[in-house]
Amino acid sequence: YNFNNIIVRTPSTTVVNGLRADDRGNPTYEGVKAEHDTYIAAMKDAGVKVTVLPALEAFPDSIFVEDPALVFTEGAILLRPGAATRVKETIEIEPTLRAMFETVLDLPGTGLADGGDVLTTRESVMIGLSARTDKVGAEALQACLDKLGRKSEIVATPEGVLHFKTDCSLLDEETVLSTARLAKSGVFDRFKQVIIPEGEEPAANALRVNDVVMVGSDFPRTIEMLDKLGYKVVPMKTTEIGKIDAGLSCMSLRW
Ligand code: CIR
Repeated sequence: YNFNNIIVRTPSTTVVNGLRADDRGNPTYEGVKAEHDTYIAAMKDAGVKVTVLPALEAFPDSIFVEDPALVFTEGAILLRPGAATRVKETIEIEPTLRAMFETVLDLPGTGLADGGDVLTTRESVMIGLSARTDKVGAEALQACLDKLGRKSEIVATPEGVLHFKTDCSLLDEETVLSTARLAKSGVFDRFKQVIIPEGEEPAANALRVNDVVMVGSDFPRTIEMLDKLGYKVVPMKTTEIGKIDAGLSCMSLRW
């Protein structure tokens, strides 16, 4: 969770048509843009250098740069997103990654993998199977991670949950913030676990960056809980991006 750099992408006006499982109405472009601007400012406050890529009108979900690639200080991996409308986002981000990283690997084969399904911890990179990441894609990703010298493991995502990281985030090297439904599967048994209060499940996609934990401001019980545990919490508005199933990790690639 110590990062020096992030990449973000400006939302396109088409972001209002972003993919979602349940329709609770479109987000507004202005609302998404404001949340994105706040995110960039909070990242700078947290001490990271922010590279801002231009909006892509042809790709409504392209603001969520976490999904088409995976980055580490050792190198980057170009993924193959599991949603048909998002596959070509990889081509769009490739030149930037080639310019910034010496090593850029392509996911071999035809399997699918979204960055939202990947939780990087100190000991291993956890890859969650989901409707977006299949077994072939997860295994291909393991081969790439091997090349970068990273241990990895394939785990399950609860039924009906978009991404593995929709339901969890890293609070520090030993501690995971998780929904009860994901923790129940036992994937985090080797970690200390902080469980999201019932009814605030989308708060699980929090983001630890250097000294702070960014948490959606719509989740007061989670904020209070983390605050009491001693974390330096930065509440951030995620109401509009929440309407298209996104949270805080989705909006950046971090290393
Ligand atoms: C999608 O369904 O692909 C977008 N509307 C939301 C992506 C969220 N990304 C993430 O959790 N990493």
